[in-house]
Formats: sequence, C-alpha cells, structure tokens
Amino acid sequence: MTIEKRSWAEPYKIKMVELLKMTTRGEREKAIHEAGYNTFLLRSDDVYIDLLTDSGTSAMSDDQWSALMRGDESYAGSRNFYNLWDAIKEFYGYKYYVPTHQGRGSEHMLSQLLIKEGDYIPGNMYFTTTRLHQEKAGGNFVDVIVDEAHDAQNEFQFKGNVDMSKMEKLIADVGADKVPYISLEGNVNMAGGQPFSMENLKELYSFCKKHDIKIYLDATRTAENAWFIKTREKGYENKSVKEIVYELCSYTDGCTMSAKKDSLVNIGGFFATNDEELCKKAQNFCVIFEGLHTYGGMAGRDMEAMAVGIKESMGDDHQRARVGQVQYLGQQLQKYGIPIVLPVGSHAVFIDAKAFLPHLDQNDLPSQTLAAEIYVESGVRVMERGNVSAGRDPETGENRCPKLELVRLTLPRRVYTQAHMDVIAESIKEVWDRRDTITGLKFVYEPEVLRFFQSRFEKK
Ligand code: PM9
Repeated sequence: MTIEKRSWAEPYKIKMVELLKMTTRGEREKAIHEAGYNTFLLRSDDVYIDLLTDSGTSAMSDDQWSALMRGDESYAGSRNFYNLWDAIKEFYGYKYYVPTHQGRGSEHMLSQLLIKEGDYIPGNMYFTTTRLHQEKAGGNFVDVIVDEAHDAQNEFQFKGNVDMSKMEKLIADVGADKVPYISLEGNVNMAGGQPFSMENLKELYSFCKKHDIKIYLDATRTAENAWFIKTREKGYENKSVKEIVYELCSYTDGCTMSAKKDSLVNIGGFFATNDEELCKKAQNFCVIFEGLHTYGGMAGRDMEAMAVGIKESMGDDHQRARVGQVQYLGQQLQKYGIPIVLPVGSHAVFIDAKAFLPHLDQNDLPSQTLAAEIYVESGVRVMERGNVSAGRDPETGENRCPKLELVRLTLPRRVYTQAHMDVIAESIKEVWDRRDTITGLKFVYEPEVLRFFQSRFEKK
C-alpha cells in the first residue's frame, strides 16, 4: 500500500497546547446577546472551537517560532526583508515586492495605483475588502466568475473559473481601455473556497495579452488552489504544489497577498509585481500608509516567520492534510443531511443557510441567524457569508441579497484535531434538528462599510 492510499493524517506532532474554556448554554446565550448576535463581537474567551476564520489563526511550526528569534528589527534594510524577497522569488516567481501589514494593505496599494475613476475591474466573484478598495479608488467591480459558482449544489470541479464570455462582453460594453486589470482569486472565498483550473488561467492569459489587460492574482489561498489543480486537473497529478504555484503565477503580472492564510503566519501581507516602475510607485505609496518599504507595517521577525511559512505552505504533505481535514468535516456534515456547498473547498465548509432555514426571508438574515444559533448550541464560532457580508447596493441602498447565503466553518491550519471535527458536526446536527423553531434577526446598528464586522442585531 502506498502512503497516498492511507487516510490523511497531520504531517506534524503537537509540542505545545492551549487550553480551551468550556461554557454553559446560559453563558453563551448571554454572551451572544451582549455581542449583538454578531460572532465577530464575541470575546474569544467565550468561544470553545473557533471557526470564525483561517486568517492569522494558524499554528506556526517550531521553525517559524525560531525565525521570530532571527528578527532583525533595523528600521531600514532589515535582512528579513531580503529573506522574504528570496522566498517570494523562489515560490511565486515575482521579481519585485513591497511588504504590507496584511492583505487589505496590498489591495489598497494596487487599487490606488492602477484604478482610475470610472474604470471596471472584473473579478472571479467579489471579496469584501477587495471590492471596497476598488470602489474607493473609483472603480466598478464586475463579476465574471462562471455561473456554476453561484449555485451551492452544482458540483463543477472548478467553480473559481472565469467565464470568458463575460470577459468578452465586458470589453465589448466598456472597451479594454477602461479595464486596467482583472483581479483573479485563488480558491474563491465567497464561492465556498472554489479553485480555478490552469487551463482556464491559460485562456485568460491569452485573452488579457490580446487586450493589454493585466492579471493580478489574489494569492491569499493559491497554494490551496494548486492542491486542487494537482488532484483534479489532467496533466498535473505528478507536479508538486510548488511547481504548480510557480507555473500559475507565471501567467499573471503580480499579486496581492494576505499571508495570514496560506503562509501560516499570524500577521502580514505583500504586494508583488514584475513591473519595476509600478513597484517604485508602490514603495512610495507604502511610506504613506504602511511604513518604510523594507518593512511595510511588519516587524522584521514577522517577515522572517513568513518566509519560512511560505516554504511550508508549498509542501504536498501539508496541503494533503490541510485539505483532507476540511473534506472530512464536510463528509461528517453530509452524513447528517446538512446542506453544504459542494464540492467542499480547501479552507472551510460552507453551510447553505437558505436550504437550512428555508422559512426565513433573505432580509431576515438567515446566515447571521444560523451563525448565532450554532454558537449558542455548542460554543463553536462561525462566520456569516451572505446578505450581511454582501452589503448594500450603493445606488439603491438595498441589501444586495446575493444568491449564496452561507455560513462558513473555517478551519485554522494545524490547530484542531479530528475529534474536534466530530464535535462540530454533532453540534450542527443539533441545530439542524430544531431548525423549524428558529426566527430571524434585524439590524439595530449598521456601520457604513464592511458592515459584517461591527453590525449589531436583535431577534425579530
Ligand atoms: N479574509 C477571511 O476571514 C479575513 C477577514 S474577512 C475580511 O476570509 C481574500 C481572498 C481574503 C482576505 C481576508 C483578504 C484580506 C483578501 N483576499 O484580512 O486584510 O480572504 O489580511 O486580507 C478573511 P486581510
């Protein structure tokens, strides 16, 4: 029997543990009420298993912890800046980079430097912070993802693909001059963690070359996307994650990056490009909003831990276990008949809240409601990814009511065990059994932007 035929298992052993606090149902009811039924506003001390996000929540390796001790905290020209540059060149292949405090710092940079008032920015589905920065720079986001991505039950293997006919229509409607770049996300978060294929990217590359449109990758979960290319796309089964990431980046002009996901660090990000002039502008932009261009809002030690994390994220064994754990949770939920987005993605299992709570109107905020109920049931904290996250249409002021109304169970990397996965599935089954009794929520406080972070709600 080869190792691949055996069940997945963690390619590490545990050296240190963090104790979890258990709470009673009464304590959780009080906590969620005080948090305005928004799981972002809970105190982490009141949480048992935290599936809010995989962002900055991963466990670092002993090598990464050692890297922290190699931090060179010189204000300028830190050796860690150069070590991180070497890692970016080796694994992503981009020539130049600017460190940023996290992903949205690099999105701010890219949007402000490339978008002009009235431009159109196509993307394979929106991401909250990405679209906001595009809009703040005067751009209009245009969704060009394949239709399958908007259908939670469609089992197409590459739901992150760009629909080339939507790209053609956009160019015919507005002209290529109004499209500075396409923002291409690996393992599309809002679609359920769905990958694009290399074939689709190659097609996009030829199209963009013809129309002189740049491709900027949101590389946040690209190593995870590469795992799906390896396991699903013909011709890639014998390539390593490292080789696949390098190849796919070669069809792009640069990237924005939240290193808090793939790269296994608790903070940090970067903007990378092959365009030297653009990099100079980004460096100058960096000193206004992030810090000097050789640290960009990070400590030297954070850059060093990231350089090690990038290398670890490219390991086939790492990705096999990472994705294996998420798939396992998906299977457990399916056994109970709980409606989830299929195929299961790499970073999270997404519950289809419309199918879970069909008696609720979308303006009763089914995903927000379900997230609060799951917390009360078991102390498991999850995230809303539906009507609240989608925000309001700037023209009509109405809720955007996206087709996908989801609750995300996001797995931090290298943090929880298979027994935790079983407890999570059992807890959600208990909410499923009493789903008919659940009533919706309404806003009592709604901030202007990225409202999902800070809104408060009460029961309808
Ligand atoms: N993603 C997530 O939980 C962090 C909080 S929600 C805004 O999924 C992509 C694909 C992301 C992402 C953050 C960012 C922004 C960009 N692209 O959070 O600023 O998933 O590092 O990255 C979150 P930062």
